Formats: sequence, structure tokens, C-alpha cells
Amino acid sequence: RCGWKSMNIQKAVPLSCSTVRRPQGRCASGTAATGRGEARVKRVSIEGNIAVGKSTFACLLQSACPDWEVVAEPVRKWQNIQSGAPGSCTVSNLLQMMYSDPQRWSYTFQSHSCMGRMKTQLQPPAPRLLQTPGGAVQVYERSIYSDRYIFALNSFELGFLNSTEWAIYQEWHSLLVEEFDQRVALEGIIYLRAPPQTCMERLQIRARPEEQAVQQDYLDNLHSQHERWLVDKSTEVHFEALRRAPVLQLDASVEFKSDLQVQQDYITKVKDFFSSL
Ligand code: UDP
Ligand code: D5M
Ligand code: MG
Repeated sequence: RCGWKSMNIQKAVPLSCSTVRRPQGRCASGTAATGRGEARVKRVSIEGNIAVGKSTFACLLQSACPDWEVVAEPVRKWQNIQSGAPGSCTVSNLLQMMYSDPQRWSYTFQSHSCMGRMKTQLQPPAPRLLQTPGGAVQVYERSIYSDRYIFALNSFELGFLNSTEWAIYQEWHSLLVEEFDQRVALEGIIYLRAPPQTCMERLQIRARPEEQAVQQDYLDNLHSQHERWLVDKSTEVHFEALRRAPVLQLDASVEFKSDLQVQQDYITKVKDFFSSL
């Protein structure tokens, strides 16, 4: 398994009230106002089913492109909810709670995960990245959009979110996306695509304790949600910029983790994709 630190993956640093952030705006072409002239920032998310290989692929990307900022999903934070008090300690494992009792905890999980992703997507690139020729690149493992159009939608369809929770979720999600607008927009999406059976095999190899309860059906449902959103485009998406975001599909059913040839091919495809944005 890839160690984030050793692979130089940037961890999303949650903003605190005392964090000083540069005001940042982006024009339609994805340009970030840096305070020192204009620099281009391209933001892309890696999407795909549970255990398809997103984190593995993120590690490969970060190694191949050290000038890019690749942000991993904060699974450890979900497993260790902090008390928030000074000298903070772990009070619970929200990932475990969501899988053990989805009706009770799905809304809590969705609000927590979306808030975290929102903070991540609002982070400006590190100043050193703004010097990168061609502009800064930020790559996220999933996004505020997969939170809504994959997981929250799926949770609603499965009855884990009731209609009241779903309505409230959509209201604040739309409000935040519309208010932050260009600051949370994605220029493109990388879709790691594989049959849900392959994801199940990888999930079992990874053997995360919280995911022991995950059944093939659940991965089948999530696969269909990805296909509807990113391939068939039949999911009702409420944001014009997201509807227009190009999607790069990569076949994750092949064992890319151990195949250097495939890795090189995929990295080239991703670089070409970024150049086209
Ligand atoms: N994996 C694999 N072959 C691949 C890609 C991934 O065996 O080509 C394994 C990986 O080592 C891990 C599991 O599949 O044990 C899930 O991968 P990852 O955590 O990257 O998936 P994610 O949930 O982030 O999509
Ligand atoms: O995703 C990490 C784990 O977190 C996996 O069990 C899926 C779960 N996850 C991630 N985001 C969500 C949302 N929004 N709702 C419900 N469950 C979620 P992995 O794909 O393994 O990297
Ligand atoms: Mg992952």
C-alpha cells in the first residue's frame, strides 16, 4: 500500500477560523487571482467506485507529476472524529457508524464529508505551484459533486436518507456551490471505470474493517450512479459548469498497479487531458 507521506501526497489541511486565506477568485477560463498577476489553475477530480483504485492512481500521479497537488480522501478523519476541544481526542468512527446504521448516520456522514471536500476544493494552490509552467494543477480524490450525485443520491434511493434529509441536503449543497461558484468548479473529471466485481475483489484485498459489511449490491448501485452521471449523462445535474466538464475515462479493470506500461500510458493520457483543458 502506498504511504501518502512517502509518496508526497498533500493532505488537505482543514481551515480554522484563524487561518489567513488569500481572497481568491477564478474567471471562466479557470484563472486564479493570485495577488501577483494572474496564474492559471486547473482542478480535476478522480472519480470511481469504492476500491476501484483511486488512491493507488493518485499516488502514481503524484510520483509522476511532483509539481501537481494531489489531495487524498480524508478517510482517516472520518474514522477519527475529533472532539473539537483543545487537546482534541477521537470521539467516534463515523465511517463505521455509517456502515453499521446507515439510516441513522448517512445524513451526518454526508454533511461531514461534503464540508471537508468543500474546504479542500476552496484551498488555493501552494504558492510554489503558481510558478509551474502551464499553470498550477490540483487533483482531488473525489469531490463535492460525487458526494451529491453518487453517494447522497444513492443513499436517498436506498432509503438511507429520507425525503426531508435529501431536500435539506440539496438545498445547502446548491447554495454553497452557487455562492462559491468558480472557486469550487472543476475543469475536468478523471473516471476510473471497472466492473463492480473487480471493485469487490479489491475491496476484499484491502480489507478495511468498516467495509466488511459492504455487499456486491451496494457496489453495483454505486457503479450505476457513476455510469449515469459520467457516461450516459442521465443524472440530473444542477450546475452548468459541471455539466460541461470533460470526462477522461480510464479502464481500471486492468491491473495498473503492477503494470508500468499501463501506468505510463495512463499518465500520458492524463497529461494530454490536462493540456486540453
Ligand atoms: N489495487 C490492485 N490493483 C490495481 C489497483 C488497486 O490490486 O490495479 C488494490 C489496491 O492495492 C488496494 C485496493 O485495490 O488494496 C483498493 O485500491 P485503492 O485503495 O487505491 O482504491 P480506492 O478506494 O481509493 O478507489
Ligand atoms: O472511499 C473511502 C470510503 O468512504 C469508502 O468506504 C466509501 C466511503 N465514502 C466516501 N465518500 C462517501 C460519501 N459521500 N458517502 C458515503 N460513503 C462515502 P474509497 O472509494 O475507498 O476511497
Ligand atoms: Mg481511496
